[in-house]
Amino acid sequence: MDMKSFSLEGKVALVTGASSGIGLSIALGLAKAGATICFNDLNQEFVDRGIKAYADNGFTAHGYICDVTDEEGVVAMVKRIEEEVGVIDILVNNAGIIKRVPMHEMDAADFRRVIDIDLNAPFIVSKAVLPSMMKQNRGKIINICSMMSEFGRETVSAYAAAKGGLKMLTRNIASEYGMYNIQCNGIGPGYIETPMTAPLRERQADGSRHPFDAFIISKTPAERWGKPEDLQGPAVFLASEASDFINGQVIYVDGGIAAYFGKQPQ
Ligand code: NAP
Ligand code: GCO
Repeated sequence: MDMKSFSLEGKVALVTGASSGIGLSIALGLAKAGATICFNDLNQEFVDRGIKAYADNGFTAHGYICDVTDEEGVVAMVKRIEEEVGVIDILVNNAGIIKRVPMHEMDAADFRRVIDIDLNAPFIVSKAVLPSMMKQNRGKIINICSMMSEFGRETVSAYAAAKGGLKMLTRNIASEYGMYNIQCNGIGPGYIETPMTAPLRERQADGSRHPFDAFIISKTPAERWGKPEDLQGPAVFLASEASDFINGQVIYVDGGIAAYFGKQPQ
């Protein structure tokens, strides 16, 4: 094996929702491996925030205003990227939201919104990039799944339904497009320190850990929350030729949560 197979030199990557959090970190990892980064966010303020974050790390990224649930807008963004930067070799479907509400209290509109962003949008964006990947007979699609692709928990019914569906969409894209040398895999982050999980880590009035924070520590063999940087290596691997014979898999970057029954009583 030639270690150059891990290089992303000459590749164009689109990472959705990558002006902050996990998307920004994954995109920085892809950039360090040589990829040219394109990303989108919902408005100019967030796109500018992202452009600055990449520049602060020494990279020039291409930012676009696009709501990933808007198919016309996504198609127009992909067309612009292909004209301005080049054909998209690597797609990371990262954009996502969560709403933590007991299911019997959840508005149907909120349930649908989570499904729209976390599941329908990866379909829309993948559909937009597939034709060019098929023409060049190669491509990488990486879907950001979740522990909730495997497990349920209270208050996250919409999110778990979306992320469970995203795992199966990953397997189906792998099945349908493997013949074009297109690999579609998932990354399932464990509990990662980002704005999405900030409410679960807030210190209590007495300075103690949030109960959920302590719970996650007890469910994680690594006894820590993940950092966005923990996801960079797996993302570079799945975006590179080194993983060309891996298809339809979800790699859990979770510090061991999925393997662990939980800390036994001391
Ligand atoms: P985050 O910091 O909230 O990032 C989510 C990003 O998606 C934000 O930049 C957000 O933009 C963008 N976004 C939301 N809706 C969008 C839309 N309709 N169109 C375009 N962009 C949109 O959260 P994160 O923790 O980095 O999560 C990133 C991904 O990882 C999500 O898919 C999440 O489900 C997944 N994940 C997170 C964890 C974790 O523990 N943090 C674990 C497993 C999986 P705005 O900031 O403008 O809203
Ligand atoms: C939650 C958390 C999780 C993480 C992640 C775990 O409320 O349980 O937000 O869903 O974000 O998806 O993999």
